[in-house]
Amino acid sequence: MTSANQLLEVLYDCRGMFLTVGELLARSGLDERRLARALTSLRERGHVIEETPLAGLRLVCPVNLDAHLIERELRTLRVGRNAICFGEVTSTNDVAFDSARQARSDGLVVLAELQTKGRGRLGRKWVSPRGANILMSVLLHDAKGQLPDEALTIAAGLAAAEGIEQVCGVGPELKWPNDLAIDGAKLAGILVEVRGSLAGRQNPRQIVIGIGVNVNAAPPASVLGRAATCLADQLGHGVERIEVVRAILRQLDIWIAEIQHGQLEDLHGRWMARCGMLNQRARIASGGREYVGRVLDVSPLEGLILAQDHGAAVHLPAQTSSMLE
Ligand code: BT5
Repeated sequence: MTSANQLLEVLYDCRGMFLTVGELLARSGLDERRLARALTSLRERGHVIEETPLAGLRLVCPVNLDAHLIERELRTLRVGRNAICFGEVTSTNDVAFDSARQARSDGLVVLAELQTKGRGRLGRKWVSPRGANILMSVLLHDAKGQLPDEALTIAAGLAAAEGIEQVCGVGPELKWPNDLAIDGAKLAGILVEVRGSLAGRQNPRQIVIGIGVNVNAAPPASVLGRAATCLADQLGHGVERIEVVRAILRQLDIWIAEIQHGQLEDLHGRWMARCGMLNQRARIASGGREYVGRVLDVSPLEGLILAQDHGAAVHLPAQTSSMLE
């Protein structure tokens, strides 16, 4: 491990608290010269380290996104063994797809402090101020077609809700197909995109799961045209993004392994337990048509099953469907 990462771990584990130079030397195992270099390197990486002559040094919270802090001891099978953090990108989904030809890119996580062209589904925008929230994408190679995108959309929403609950104690509601909400206000959104094909040797199937979570700031309703919320508003204090990212990645890793092994019952049950839509009336736009009826179920492979007011039950796929408010 580099000296900078050794020091970062010590500072992060005591974040918010001051440590004297003596304590830092003892805890990090560095000598004074390496400590000074490590401090410079961390500051160049964007970390804000406050220093006072009497109290010593401390890492200022919330902490800048940092690949080492995300990867360390994550202990996942597939997701997040490698992470990259950017200051600014167009969309983390684009960067994830662009990284697909790199070695060991399966499970790669791309994060950014700001997206200049963050996107939602069906041509919509994802808006998020710099440095406040989670904007991340997970790249998966799926040459054998073991990961249906319908199931991944459900799994990503569930993983985000579970990760948020583990860290913050707040349990968001899941709204099909891809929203997390608290008291009707949107907290997070999921965008699963697929490129390549199963038949294409030149261009094998790759999937990117994009996850946007409002952690410390929610865009105002005047910008979005609908209510949004963030975790900090729910809790009344700022939230450390890195902890939420790690918890979401761990849960996502579990659900992806289940999907890969064709085990969808647990995913289905856990998702439905967080969704208040069962037996509710819904109006849904899907593939250029509008459907009205009662929600019978959400299938991880076939989408939402709606008992129409007029006509037979229909299966509506997540990729092309939207709830009409
Ligand atoms: C989504 O689309 O909810 C998927 C959002 C995925 C965003 C992530 S961020 C990382 C990755 N990189 C990307 O470029 N995207 C992914 P949809 O269901 O279409 O919802 C979009 C709608 O949500 C917009 O039309 C707005 O009304 C609203 N919206 C936009 N930004 C929001 C925010 N920060 N919080 C709440 N609502 C928002």
